This record gives sequence, structure tokens and C-alpha cells, in this order.
Amino acid sequence: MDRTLIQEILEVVEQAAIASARLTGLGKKDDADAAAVEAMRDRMGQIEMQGRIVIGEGERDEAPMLYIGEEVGSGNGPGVDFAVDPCEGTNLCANSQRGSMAVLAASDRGGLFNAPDFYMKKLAAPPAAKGKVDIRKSATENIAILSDCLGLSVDELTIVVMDRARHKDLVSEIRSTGARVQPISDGDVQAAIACGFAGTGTHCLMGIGAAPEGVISAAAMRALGGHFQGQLVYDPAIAQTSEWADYTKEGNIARLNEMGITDIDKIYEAEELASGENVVFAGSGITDGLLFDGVKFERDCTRTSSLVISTLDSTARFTNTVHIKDGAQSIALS
Ligand code: VTB
Repeated sequence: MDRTLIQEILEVVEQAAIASARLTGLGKKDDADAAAVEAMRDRMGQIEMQGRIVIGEGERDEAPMLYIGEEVGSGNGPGVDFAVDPCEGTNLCANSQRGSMAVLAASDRGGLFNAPDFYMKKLAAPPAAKGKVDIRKSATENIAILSDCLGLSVDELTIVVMDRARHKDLVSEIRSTGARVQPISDGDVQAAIACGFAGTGTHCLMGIGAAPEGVISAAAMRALGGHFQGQLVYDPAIAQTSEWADYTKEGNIARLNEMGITDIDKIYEAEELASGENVVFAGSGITDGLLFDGVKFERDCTRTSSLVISTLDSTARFTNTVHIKDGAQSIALS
């Protein structure tokens, strides 16, 4: 991968965000997702690369586009692996709530963990706490470490947790330390990455979300130097999700084994989930969020706000783009 790819990747997430944003608030999450998928795939097709989807919309037989293993790009140029989530937070987008975005992670061939469609216990924290907090420790211990590393009292810390039944005990424990809990209905990628930046008011993400999204978060946090660890969850009694109503622990373990994952309790560091020599994360807001705004449609232009984090040049670029419409007459400064 080289730096020219950064601009192309930015445009990929911008186009996906614009396509989804047209369906914001219509209550049609599948349509919003499909629009983002199509736009993302179209723009990827214009890139001079031998691209491959390693995390996408699902297996080939269940997803018409951006399925796992699909080749994208012109077919010439560098080999690039992609983990994509064209509309991360489809419910947020469908209900016009904060935090929905088009995201992807890219790396050299083999540089992204092929995460199964499982759940993942996650711990994300700022760079100052990297390697000091640990997913093996209790929430109480990690909160004390965070307070120390960040120079904040415990009651100044905000810990984001997805609002799910499975987190009842975790939330009670966090509250018992005096730290503040911020529940989110969806969108743990944005919450994880927000931990990487001072000033977002988000200090830590704890709890269980989806594994594929964990890889995208890990790529961003690795490039930022933030803390991210993940551990696959295979026990339906822990995941407590209706998605797994017909699944058993034994069946899930067998599925993992079939995928070649035998060390089922392994704790993955960000550098293992996103292990490539170079890693790029890109996200563009569909709705307004913690890190950037959503798409704004105006008479003469469409505005997008995005973030690209890259190890290629050690940058995190916040970009506002004005996409000028045909026949535009005047573009306001902001
Ligand atoms: C998780 C989380 C995502 O959806 O995938 C969640 O990682 C689904 O979790 O950010 P449940 O199955 O428990 O509802 C998101 O919140 C949005 O895609």
C-alpha cells in the first residue's frame, strides 16, 4: 500500500455515507445499508489495486455485494485487504440518531484478522493507558488504572457500554466505582475510536459487541496508538442475544474450530487483529457523531465529514469535503 491510496479510501467512505444519508430517518435500515454497500463497491472498483474483502456483508451465498472473499478494484496494483462496514449503525441511520457512519479498514494482504460472525468482548482506552488496562482485569481495576493514567478522578471518567441485557452486571460494577456510564444503543466502533482522542469525553469502551466491528476498531486504534483488546464470545448465555436463540455453546465452538480457530479463549491485541505492516482506517459520518458530522445536503453542494487514520504517514486526518453539484452558483464557507 502507498499513500496515494489514502485519498481513494477517503472517497470510498464519503460516497457510501452520501448514499446512506439519503435514507436517514426513513426507518429502512436494510435499504440504507444496501445503498451504502453499492456506493462503496462502485468507488472501490475505480481503484488501481487487487483488493479483497476479508470482512464484509457476509458469506458469498448470503450477500450479493462486498461478500467475504470478493475481489474489488481494477485487478492491477497492490494487494489490499479490506474490512468494511458500509453503514455501521444501520438502526441509528434508519432512525436518524447520532453515530452512524460508513467505515472500513485496509491493510496489506493478510493484515486483518478474518473475524468470524461472532460476538467479541472489547476493551478500548486512550493511548496513555495502552498496555496498562487489560481485558483480563475487572472493570473496577481498569477504572482505577485509567484514572491514574489519564490524571482524572474516577467520577470524571466516562465509560461507554452498549445498552444490552448482557451488560447488567458490568454496568452495576462500573457505577459502584463512581465512574460515569454512557449507554449506547448501537455503534461501538465510533465509541472505541473516540477513546483514542482526547476531548471527546469518552475514556473507555467496555463490553460485548460484534467481532467484525472489533477488527475495524482495532485497526483504527493500532494506527492511533490507542488501547484495544478483543476476545471472542461463543457462549449464548453470555452473549444473551436473540440472534443466537437456536445456537449452543458446543455448536459455536465447533463453528470456530471449523474456521481454524482452536484457541477459542485467546485475547487478541490490536496488533494481532490488525497485524499488517500498514493499516488504514477511514470513516465518514452518515449522521452527526462524536468524531465528525454527518452528511449535509445543500442546494449547491453536499458536505461530508470524515476521518482517515493511517500508519503510512502516521496521521489522523479530519476532512470536510464539499462535493459541488452541477450548476452550483454559490458555496458558503461553512
Ligand atoms: C454490534 C455493534 C455494532 O450492532 O454489532 C451491534 O458492534 C449488534 O449487537 O456497532 P446486538 O446483536 O447485540 O444487537 C452495532 O451496534 C451497530 O452495527
